[in-house]
Amino acid sequence: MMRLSPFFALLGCALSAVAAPSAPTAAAALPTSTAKVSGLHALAKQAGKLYFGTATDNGELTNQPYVAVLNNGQMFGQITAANSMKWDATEPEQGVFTFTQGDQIAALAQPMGRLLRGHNCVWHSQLPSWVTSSNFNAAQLTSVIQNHCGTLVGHYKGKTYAWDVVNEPFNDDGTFQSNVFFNTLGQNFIPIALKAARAADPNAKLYINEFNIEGTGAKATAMKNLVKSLKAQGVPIDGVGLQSHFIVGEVPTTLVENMREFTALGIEVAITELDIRMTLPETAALLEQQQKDYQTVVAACQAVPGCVGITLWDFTDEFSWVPGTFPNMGAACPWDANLVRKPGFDGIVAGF
Ligand code: 9MR
Repeated sequence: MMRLSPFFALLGCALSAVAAPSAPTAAAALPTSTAKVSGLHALAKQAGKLYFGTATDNGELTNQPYVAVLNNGQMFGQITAANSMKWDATEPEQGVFTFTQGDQIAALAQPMGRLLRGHNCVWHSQLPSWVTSSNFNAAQLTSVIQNHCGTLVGHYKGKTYAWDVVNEPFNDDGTFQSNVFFNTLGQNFIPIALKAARAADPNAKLYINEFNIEGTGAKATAMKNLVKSLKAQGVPIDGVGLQSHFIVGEVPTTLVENMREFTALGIEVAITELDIRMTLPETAALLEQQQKDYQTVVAACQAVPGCVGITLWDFTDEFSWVPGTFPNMGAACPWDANLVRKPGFDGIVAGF
């Protein structure tokens, strides 16, 4: 092959440098955020809330541009571990506790004085098989729950603002989920876990966290009845987490009414896992609706004094759980996969 003289080689580079990136991608044509603010947590604090935060995961922490946004304390004043404090991560074998990954997430909160939400003690998912397949009787499973919640919450004693002690106990119709905990102990697994958590860290707020209870309906009613019954029995319960995994254009219309009904029971609420997914591909119209939807959710929390804060279930489409679970859906976060702020970011700003 003929060698180009240095001049032609340089010219070739220059031409390809001009030609290649100038081909517009679909994403580049979509609208982005125009808001100029120091950060969402700063705005939340000004608005009287405790925090604006995000979930994050260990595997993401090697991505430097991502970490630069994550570590902006004006942007995120609260952190949740998306996976590394769950049962399979913390007690993979009975009595063998591993906190290395969870500690890495907790360490993101500590030096900056950011709040940590613990997620979670008791959930039927991401549960190691020794819990489900040992045929524990009621007394044995009680002690398994007490040991798990007590050790986990105790390990982070003094470091967590709140714990999702019980995660997703209900079916959408308001009946209890059939799982090893309910099937062995009935509803009692909930007070068992809450009491163990309270004993392990008396200052952590104890939450039950659930999805599809953000608007009024059978599942939200079941949760309200559970809170009433726990309070009547003197079981510690401080809050209900409204996960808030929404779909663009389908945010419930009863967010405020529902949150008021929860807080009237003498507990706080928090939006614990916010994202708003759409059917792909992203379009300008969908992003505009998503902006409105983010604004609606934040404004609803803003309208209810007992809604203490808002957590995104990660902030960038790069690390969203949505595409892995819902085929053809995604683009749920306020930052796109290149860490460019979307109109949804402006919606959050407007909501405060
Ligand atoms: O974000 C989490 C994802 O990485 C895991 O694969 C998934 C497994 O169930 O759990 C995701 O987080 C869930 C959270 O713990 C509870 N509410 C629903 C969240 C999204 O599935």
